Amino acid sequence: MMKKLALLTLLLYCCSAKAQSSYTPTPDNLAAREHFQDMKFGLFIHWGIYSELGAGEWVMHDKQIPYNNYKRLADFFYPQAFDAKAWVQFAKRAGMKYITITSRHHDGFSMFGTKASPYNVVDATPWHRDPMMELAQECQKEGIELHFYYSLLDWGRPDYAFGSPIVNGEPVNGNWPSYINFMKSQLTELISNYPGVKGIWFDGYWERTNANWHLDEIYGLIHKLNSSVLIGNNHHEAVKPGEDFQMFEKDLPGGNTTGFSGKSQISQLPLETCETINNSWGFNINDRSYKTVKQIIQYLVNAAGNNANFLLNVGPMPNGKIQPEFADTLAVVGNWMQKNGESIYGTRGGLIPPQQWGVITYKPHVLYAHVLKTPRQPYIFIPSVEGKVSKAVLLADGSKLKIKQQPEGVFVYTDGLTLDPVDTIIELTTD
Ligand code: FHN
Repeated sequence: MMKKLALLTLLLYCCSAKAQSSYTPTPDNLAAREHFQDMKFGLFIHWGIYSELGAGEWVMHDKQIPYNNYKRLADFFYPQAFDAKAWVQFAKRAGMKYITITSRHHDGFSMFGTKASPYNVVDATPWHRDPMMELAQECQKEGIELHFYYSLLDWGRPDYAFGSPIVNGEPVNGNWPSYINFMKSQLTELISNYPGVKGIWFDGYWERTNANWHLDEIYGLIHKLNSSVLIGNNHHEAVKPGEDFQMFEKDLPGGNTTGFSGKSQISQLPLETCETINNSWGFNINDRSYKTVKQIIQYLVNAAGNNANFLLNVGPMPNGKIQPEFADTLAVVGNWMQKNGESIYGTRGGLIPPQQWGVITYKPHVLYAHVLKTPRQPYIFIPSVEGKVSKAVLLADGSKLKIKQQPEGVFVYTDGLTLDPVDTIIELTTD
């Protein structure tokens, strides 16, 4: 009997492993990955009924607000100043090419019109509008890509049973098949009903790593509905079969200041790193630790140099507006991108590890050295340059630079140069 059981378990394991590892991205998925990497800079938006309390998206959990009391926030949600056009223009002005927005966060409130639960922005608020639809339509009109953040974790649903022990991959106090089906219905809606959706950004897996999340079914469903939709999962672990990009939270790939990335080796998939513009994801009325223009640009440049996109988060206010402080900072970032975007968009990184002075981005036959800190020597040295360097100039004004090319790499002399405190970009063209 025991032997039979063991055999059955092994068989089941093999079948599920086979189902997962058999994922082969389609040509349109591979093209979508390339395009994703070309875009480089995106806007992350955390917005929900929690925004009303101005204390971040974890407020229900952190302040231990009982679910039934928290739910009342839906009754007061009336973002009279919400304007999808303004958000999309905000992103465009900053030089961003895509938006990733919370369609549902851990509080379980759906910020889209869903038939799978009445606890959603259209049915449960006096506003009765679907901001995800308005945003999707506006993004499509303006050529901005839209990705949906989707929380696997739910603090309120009885079938999820937050806090329940997990036995045999399921919460003993919940109804796991019901919860998995609920998510599948919602994801089907998000991908089928909202025009132009190009990515799903999962989060919350880390809350119960011993659960059977049925990722093979969930990922399979998404790719069946639209094979070019990119799947990423912020599980803080190594990438799993069926995923199309890998994200890092508040750390560049390889960094682990948050403690989230300890188990996530850098994969061969497209990479993305997300960071907050202050210290909060959702609107936090007390958080004034705004990042400077220089910090944001250097984060973006470092991400690109590490071959990753940069997804920068803002938490709009409950009235639907984005704080003016953020708009001011990002307008300056946008001006910088207009001047220097050719050294970021469409480039790849990771050619050489980050150096004391900065990082490299590149395209075929062009290499951009981003000097972010004064070099220790009166030159920078770039190893592994393929081909002969035919031109070495400052991107800012085209002025020629002195170089020496050796078989082991190129020396670019920086003595006598007035360095830009944000980023001095050196463009090397090769044959
Ligand atoms: O708990 C969430 C948090 O609220 C936020 O959404 C971030 C974004 O990366 N992710 C989670 C923590 O890993």
